[in-house]
Order: sequence, then structure tokens, then C-alpha cells
Amino acid sequence: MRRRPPVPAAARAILARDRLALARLITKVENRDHGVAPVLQALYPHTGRAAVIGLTGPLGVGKSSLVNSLLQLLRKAGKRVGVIGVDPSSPFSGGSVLGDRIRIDRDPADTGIFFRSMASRGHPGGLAAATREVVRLLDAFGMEVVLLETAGTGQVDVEIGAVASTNVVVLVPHLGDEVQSLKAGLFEIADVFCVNKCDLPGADGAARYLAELVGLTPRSDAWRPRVVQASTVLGTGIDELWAAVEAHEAYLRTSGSFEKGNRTRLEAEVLELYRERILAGAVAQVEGSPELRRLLDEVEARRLDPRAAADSLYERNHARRRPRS
Ligand SMILES: Nc1nc2c(ncn2[C@@H]2O[C@H](COP(=O)(O)OP(=O)(O)O)[C@@H](O)[C@H]2O)c(=O)[nH]1
Ligand SMILES: [Mg+2]
Repeated sequence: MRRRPPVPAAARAILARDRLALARLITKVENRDHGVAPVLQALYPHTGRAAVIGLTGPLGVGKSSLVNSLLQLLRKAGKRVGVIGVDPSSPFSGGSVLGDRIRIDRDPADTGIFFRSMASRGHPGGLAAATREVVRLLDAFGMEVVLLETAGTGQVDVEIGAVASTNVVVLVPHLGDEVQSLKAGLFEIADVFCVNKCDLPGADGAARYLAELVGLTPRSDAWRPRVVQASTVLGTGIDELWAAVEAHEAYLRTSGSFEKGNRTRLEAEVLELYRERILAGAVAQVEGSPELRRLLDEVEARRLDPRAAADSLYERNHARRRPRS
């Protein structure tokens, strides 16, 4: 048997609920610093307990507000909660989805809450991998629930949706353009629909429309997505929303779907990490090489187009052992 390597200090700090250590490790994970590998390895046996709940939907529907409302509810129930905001909308500033427009009402001394925003820039294809690792850090830290907010741009939501075991798709009464986002794959990932802002007119109609759509759309499992109405302004429907999330989590456990989904998630993660390593290695292999410089000279002189240059690099460096057809 392989001897277990010693547990790194940073991993011990996470298990001891050291918030500063958690923040530092998250930064390393975000930067795809491979140095965290031994820490993640040591923490892995301490993970798998947190419920990971995604909230997604178009910008401005009230996801952050709902996260805030759910936080109050969960904290009252004594649950420790981690929140991750994944923000594809501000690629340049790396600004946060959480805690800027919507004030989170939290007691700074409350150690049962941890927030983090992650910008989606700088994760070429690896955003889900980074998010999964951050979730795992929060899980090892002892968070019982991790809420994952993504800011509604279709592909990113679907990608991040694959990280959560239950996904809430948030919409508002006047569906309008948002029906488009349902077409962009959000409908398929929804386990629960939340019609937020039900203090505005039209909520009943939107909920009925969604329920009808749910009834018409076949799913690969036996879960029938629930449709709930909520208003963070009135404070209504938050209990129902959480009850619907818990019902789905319970369904996953009793039906065996959790294990199946978990295996799918783990497969996606391993493959994504594999892709990330291959990419990094393959690019590093040619970066700054005389061959690349020579090709660039050709491209610059317009004797070769960029795509042909990339093809040439690929052919010479990575396709050698493949039999030619
Ligand atoms: N009328 C109404 N407005 C809400 C409700 N929940 C959130 N809002 C408002 O909707 C806007 C966007 O909320 P936010 O939580 O940032 O949405 P996000 O972009 O989906 O995270 C803010 O101005 C909120 O005050 C609600 O239940 N009713
Ligand atoms: Mg938000």
C-alpha cells in the first residue's frame, strides 16, 4: 500500500475552520495553482457531506436576494452555509455578483457563513473544475449547505449547474425574453423553478405556464420539477422554496439518483482536470520555442495564416504518434 503523505498545514487549518486559510486556498484554486494538489488530496476524505444547491437565471431576477433570504432561513435552522457567486457578466473587473448591489444582512461575527465571488474570466473551460474545488474546500471546512449563484448567461449556467445536485432556476412574473434563456438549456437543468417577485402582477400566470411546460417535458428521471412563487420583498415563499429543494435532495437519496449524478459529476471533474493539464502542458511545450518564432515570422509576413500555424504546431508536436490516414 502507498503510504499516505503527511497532512499539509493548510489542510489542517481548513479542518480547524480557519477562515483566512480558507480564503487563501480558494485564491490558489482560482489561480489554478497546482501547489494546492496535496491540500485537496488530504481534504478529499473529509468532503461529500455538503448539499450543493445552484441558483441560476437571468440577471436581475433576484437570485442574490433569494440567496440572502435562504441564508437567514438556513442560519436560523443552525446550518452552516457557504455561498459562491460565479459571475460571467463582468469579465474585466472581476467584480462580484454578490454583496454589491444586494446587501447581505449578516453578522460579521457569524462564522457559520462564508462568501466568495469567482469571476469566470481566466478559466478557459475550467470554470466548473475551479468551482467544484472551491465547493469541496467549503465542504471540508464544515459548511452543510453551499449555495452557488450564477448570473444567467446560458452556457456558463449549464456548466456550473452540473456542479450542484439541485438546481433552482429563478424567473420573474413577466417572462418575456426569459423564455429564451429557458431554451438555452436552463429548462433542462431545473429541478425547482422559483417565480420570484411574486409581489408584482402576473406571478400566478407565470407559475401556471411553467407548471404546464414541466408537465409537457420528459425527463430522464422520475422527478417532476416543482414550481414555487416567492418574494424576497415580502419575505414569502422562501420556506416553500427551501422545502422544494429539500424534497429534490430527498428524492435523489431515495431513488439512487444521487450516486448516479455524483458519478457523472466526478467523471466530468476528472476529465476537466485532465483536459486542463493536457492543455497547460501542450501549450507550455511550444511557448517560446524557436519553431513558434519561425512560424510567427511567416504569419507576420502573411505567408501563413494563424490557423495554418497552429495546425503546423499541432502536427509537429502532438500528432506524431497517430497513424496517418
Ligand atoms: N419587487 C421585487 N423586487 C425584487 C425582489 N427580489 C429582488 N428584487 C429586486 O430585483 C433587483 C435585482 O435583484 P438581485 O438579487 O441583484 O438579482 P440577481 O441579478 O438575479 O442576483 C434588485 O433591485 C432587488 O431589490 C422581489 O421579490 N420583488
Ligand atoms: Mg446576483
